[in-house]
Amino acid sequence: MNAIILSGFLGAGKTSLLLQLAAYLTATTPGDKEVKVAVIENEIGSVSVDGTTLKGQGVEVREIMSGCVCCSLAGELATSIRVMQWQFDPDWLVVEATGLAYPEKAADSVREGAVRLGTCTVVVLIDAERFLQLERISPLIAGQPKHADIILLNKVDLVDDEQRNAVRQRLEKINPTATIIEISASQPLAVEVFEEMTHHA
Ligand SMILES: Nc1nc2c(ncn2[C@@H]2O[C@H](COP(=O)(O)OP(=O)(O)O)[C@@H](O)[C@H]2O)c(=O)[nH]1
Ligand SMILES: [Mg+2]
Repeated sequence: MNAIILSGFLGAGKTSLLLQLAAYLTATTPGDKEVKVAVIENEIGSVSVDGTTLKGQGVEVREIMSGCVCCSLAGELATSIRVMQWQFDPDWLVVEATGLAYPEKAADSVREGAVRLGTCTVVVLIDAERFLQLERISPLIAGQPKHADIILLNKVDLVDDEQRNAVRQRLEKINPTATIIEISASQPLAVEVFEEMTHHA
């Protein structure tokens, strides 16, 4: 099983991205084998993963809503993953963390809970419109992109070139090694975005 952790502040676009990512993953069929995708949702947001969309695609969804999986519920996340692997045996696990999660801690819980874990990729979504303000009021928010393998600079449709470049430069400073991709998660994304997320070692 490979894992992808989606992190980033509330409203950054995690669920919007997750819905497209799950559709991409279930549609890929290496060989003739069906690809099984599981989602663990740790946040109630404006865009819901409930009902029709994911479950209709055969995606197994679990919700852990009574706290944050990176800290108070780290053990619950680990247990939930183990049970999911026992019952459903997914090829891919996608975890949407709360907006206040430390992505590196969520990744630790995934590594602790999963058996036979292949890649575990940390993807951090950044709201291009709000990040420069938000990071000033919260060291947690400023620190989220620091631990990303991939940074998705989202909502670029809402900012001008100057602001987009300013946020990008700031992110490059916070995390010089991450791959930074500019996106608008409310629109259909280019397949390369998903290839980057799934081929990241
Ligand atoms: N304009 C614009 N809105 C977006 C984009 N991505 C997400 N949104 C909107 O931002 C809000 C929060 O998105 P959501 O995916 O729920 O963020 P989450 O809280 O990180 O899961 C929703 O109303 C989305 O429709 C984007 O690229 N452009
Ligand atoms: Mg969400």
